[in-house]
Amino acid sequence: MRIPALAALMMFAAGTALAHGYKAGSVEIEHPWARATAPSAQNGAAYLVLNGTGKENDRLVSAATPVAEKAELHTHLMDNGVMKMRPVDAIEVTPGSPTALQPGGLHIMLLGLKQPLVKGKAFPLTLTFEKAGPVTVQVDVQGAGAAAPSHEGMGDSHKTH
Ligand SMILES: [Cu+2]
Repeated sequence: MRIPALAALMMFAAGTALAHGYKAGSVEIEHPWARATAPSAQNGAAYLVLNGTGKENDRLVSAATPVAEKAELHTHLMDNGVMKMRPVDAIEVTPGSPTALQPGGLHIMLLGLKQPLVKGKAFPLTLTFEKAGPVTVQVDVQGAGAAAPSHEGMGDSHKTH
């Protein structure tokens, strides 16, 4: 009878048993989510909040998911008055200063979706941190109209690089 309790404890220690919050080393990952995509959509994006709880900075250096060919770390910037996306090498995790990945800002770009992201479903996303290593989180898919601006126009900006 002790084994299930121990297993639960180990899961908790690994950070997978928190209520939609995850932990890798000293990095907390809060509320991963994505917008639902149209059946024909080729790309999507995932958002979450990174929170450093240790003394040292860490960096998110890569991401991967089985639902897309490729996941890239992106940011948005203004280029001649047009909002465009650019890949970034890493996303900093600074203790005491949460980094929000959100629509219109930093995000994890899902390129070449193998299936639409369906509202109410979730998919796994593996985040790799420079120091904390990899952690797999479940990304909740929310309605297509959830929060802020969409990724319209991203197809164009992706073609340019
Ligand atoms: Cu992007």
